[in-house]
Amino acid sequence: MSTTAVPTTAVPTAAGSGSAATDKFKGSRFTSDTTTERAAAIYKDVLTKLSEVIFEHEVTYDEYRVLKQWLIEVGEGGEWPLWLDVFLEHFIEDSNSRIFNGTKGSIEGPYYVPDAPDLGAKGVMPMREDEKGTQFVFKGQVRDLDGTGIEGASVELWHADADGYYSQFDDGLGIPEWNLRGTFTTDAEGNFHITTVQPAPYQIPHDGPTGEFIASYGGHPWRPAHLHLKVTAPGKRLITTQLYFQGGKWVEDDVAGAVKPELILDPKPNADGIDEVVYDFVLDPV
Ligand code: MBD
Ligand code: FE
Repeated sequence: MSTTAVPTTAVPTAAGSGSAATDKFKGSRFTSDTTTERAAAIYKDVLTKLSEVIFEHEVTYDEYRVLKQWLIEVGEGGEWPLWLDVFLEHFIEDSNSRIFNGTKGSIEGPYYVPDAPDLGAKGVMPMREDEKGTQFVFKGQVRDLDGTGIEGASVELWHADADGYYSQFDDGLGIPEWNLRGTFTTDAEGNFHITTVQPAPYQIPHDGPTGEFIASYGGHPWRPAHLHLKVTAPGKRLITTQLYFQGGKWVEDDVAGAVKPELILDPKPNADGIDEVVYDFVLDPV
């Protein structure tokens, strides 16, 4: 008897890429200078608002026990970075960025790694010889609020491959360490020029408790195709942001709620027939 191979599309699993994000995060210790007064005010407000939801919906004991069980599983499965960055981070980002005038930010997500290879002002992202995806040129200028180009600004870019995997969070697939991660430095006029491949829409790992959560309310686990960026320069505010693609699937319905209209690219073929887009970054002072 013969068996027929069923073609599958590789998707990152929660058990693999979700918990890898926990391991990376645990490597750093974060602190905050929150006063006890502020901590007391936030804690009281959180519980008050939670109690309002409980009374309004008459949350049952069965629901309470399911919640408790689910919270334990999120922790044990290492999915807190995933769940928090998908469902909560966009509120934090929105609240913190309201007072600034430069380029809009968006969430960092769970898959950033500092110190990606230095590639100068113009370069090709680290990628495999047979990297899947359409080649794409992403270029622009980093400026201050007055419109002056900033020399030596840093533009860090990281994104998923065509199968939706991020290097270093690849569930043991053996993707090279810095694949599709690079640090660019603007030239004398503030310009950068990056060649990479266009990422595909991204399905967040959903075979664990985060996936159960999404299924419980009848949702979907998709994010639109996106580029992640951190842009900064001496004396300027660091922007963490993401860029999306005009007309792309899920741009209007991102599970992570992280799309803003100012962050949508519309690449067009250049003279060489390669998709290209210009996007300029404006940095607030610190
Ligand atoms: C991602 O790639 C991402 O950007 C976010 C916000 C959550 C999960 C995976
Ligand atoms: Fe992402």
